[in-house]
Amino acid sequence: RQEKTRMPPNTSKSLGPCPDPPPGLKGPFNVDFDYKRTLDEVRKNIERTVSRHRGVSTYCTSLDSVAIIIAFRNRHEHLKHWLYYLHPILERQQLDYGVYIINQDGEGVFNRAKLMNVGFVEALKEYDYDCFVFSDIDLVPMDDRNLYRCFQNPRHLSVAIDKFNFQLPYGANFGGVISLSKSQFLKINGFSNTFWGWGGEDDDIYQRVIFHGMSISRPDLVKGKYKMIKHVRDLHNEQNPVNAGKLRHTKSTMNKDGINSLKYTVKEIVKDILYTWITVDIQAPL
Ligand code: UD2
Ligand code: MN
Repeated sequence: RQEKTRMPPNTSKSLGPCPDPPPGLKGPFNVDFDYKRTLDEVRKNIERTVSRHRGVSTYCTSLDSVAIIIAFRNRHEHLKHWLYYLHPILERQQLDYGVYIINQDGEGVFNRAKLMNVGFVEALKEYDYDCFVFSDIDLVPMDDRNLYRCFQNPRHLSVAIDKFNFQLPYGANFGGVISLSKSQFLKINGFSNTFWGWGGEDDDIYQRVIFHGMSISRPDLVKGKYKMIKHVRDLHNEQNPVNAGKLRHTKSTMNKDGINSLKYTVKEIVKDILYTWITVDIQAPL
């Protein structure tokens, strides 16, 4: 287990807790995806205070240790934008955080939810996180008061996306960016592993939360603004017509399909200052 806080220069005294809310937040800001970035530019731009992938505030003990998990395959342009915008935001939020890119190996059918489960398990092998943010790679918040933290209930963070005219598309919407504490996530047995292809897995985890007696917490539509990078549906992630029907069975399958039934093989782990990159074989059908 690694140390959780870092001492400021020339001090050995233990640090006080970070103030709540974080004092250095900016509120709303502009987000623009037109500029083409390289990973090296992003690395240089982000003057990390620590020489490892995890951001730890130098002057106080973070209130939360947060793993940010992203299901990924072949979205390198999006990744650069996400890293460019999110690192400074997460630093301003004074989080003790790590970013995990869970890269699906091979050309099989994509499975966002199963990759998220892998991220949860692998992040916990690396550090004692107590909070997990599960995010799409193409969603960047437009206001840093939208805290990448955990709350009394599972939280839906991406409530006001430009693509949906900054409105919640439907009341039970739980896609995009969500946060759950370790215990909230374990209580619902994580995501389902069985949603192959596009759609449904977000509604399934919504139902898991509700069926376990919890509710959804959300920021307001001002702080919860997001910009989504425009894209077409990826290859090997077609909408799966089977998925919608599966939602009728969430209640009877959720306690045996999830973290407790997860099987995968890690192919490669690469640690970068910007993220931990984990390539994984999830036994995807072709
Ligand atoms: C919606 C949801 C998303 C998820 C998805 C259905 C919102 C805002 N987002 O997004 O959370 O529920 O529908 O599965 O409601 N990805 C890759 N490579 C691929 C395919 C997907 O990296 O080849 C990842 C990437 O992080 C992406 C995410 O999976 O952001 C969701 O896929 P999408 O962006 O194609 O789906 P979208 O925008 O309809
Ligand atoms: Mn998307």
